[in-house]
Amino acid sequence: MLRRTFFSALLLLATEASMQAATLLNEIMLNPPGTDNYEFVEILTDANTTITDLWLLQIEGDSTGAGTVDSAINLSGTMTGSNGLILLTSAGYPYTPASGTIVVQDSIFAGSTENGTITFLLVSGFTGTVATDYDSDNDGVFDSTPYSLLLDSVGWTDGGSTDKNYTTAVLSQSSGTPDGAFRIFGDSTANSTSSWIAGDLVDGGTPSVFDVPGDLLIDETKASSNITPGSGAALTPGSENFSGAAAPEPSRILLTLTALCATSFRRRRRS
Ligand SMILES: [Ca+2]
Ligand SMILES: [Ca+2]
Ligand SMILES: [Ca+2]
Ligand SMILES: [Ca+2]
Repeated sequence: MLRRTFFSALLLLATEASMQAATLLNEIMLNPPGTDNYEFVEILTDANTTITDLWLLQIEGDSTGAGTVDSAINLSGTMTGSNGLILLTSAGYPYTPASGTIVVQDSIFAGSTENGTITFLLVSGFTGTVATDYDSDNDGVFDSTPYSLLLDSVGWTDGGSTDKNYTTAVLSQSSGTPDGAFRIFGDSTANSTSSWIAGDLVDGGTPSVFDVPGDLLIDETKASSNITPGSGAALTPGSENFSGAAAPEPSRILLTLTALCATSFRRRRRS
């Protein structure tokens, strides 16, 4: 009986794992080589579903402007495809998304995502307004929080001494400010620095021109310390993230399995 319950739980976990349980920021590119025409943010959520109450916020981090909502994109009503990926970028994008990816075009990604200190928030219940500063005393904490639920967040700083981030997931790299960053494949931890790899992009092909896909390669000499040297890590707009760049954190399913095994063991010892 115990064994049957245990394996039923395993089956349930496997079923749940095959579905995306969370809605997460998955990949970001703000500062490509050349003109910033086709910046992008990738979101990973449930496959084949209609999004309800989901907002992507870009929060200013520079100096006294820190805490200002630079942009707010309402994704409610978006229908996802078979892979649960949403690629937000600008019209005329040079990427080739996977067939299961939904592309949302917004002119914000034609050069308006900032290359300095920035935080991205994925939230529900957004009640704020764009261009409003929610951190008037610039202490890195919102005076009033313009949303009801934080689903995920990530950000970085360009080193300004009074700059602020509004996330626990602040990324850094060996030199410079990230051009882009991606969530480690299979890691579904929200608001977590170690779930991301950040870096500058290699300006291959024509210098100072954004060549796709060549310029999507991460420059390992200007990257976060968790990158695996020689891995060939690259951004993958509209497709599953690069795998093999770093060992994923212990996933939620492994932790749950460990807990279940421990519970099963304890019950068996008692009976
Ligand atoms: Ca930019
Ligand atoms: Ca402020
Ligand atoms: Ca180039
Ligand atoms: Ca990707």
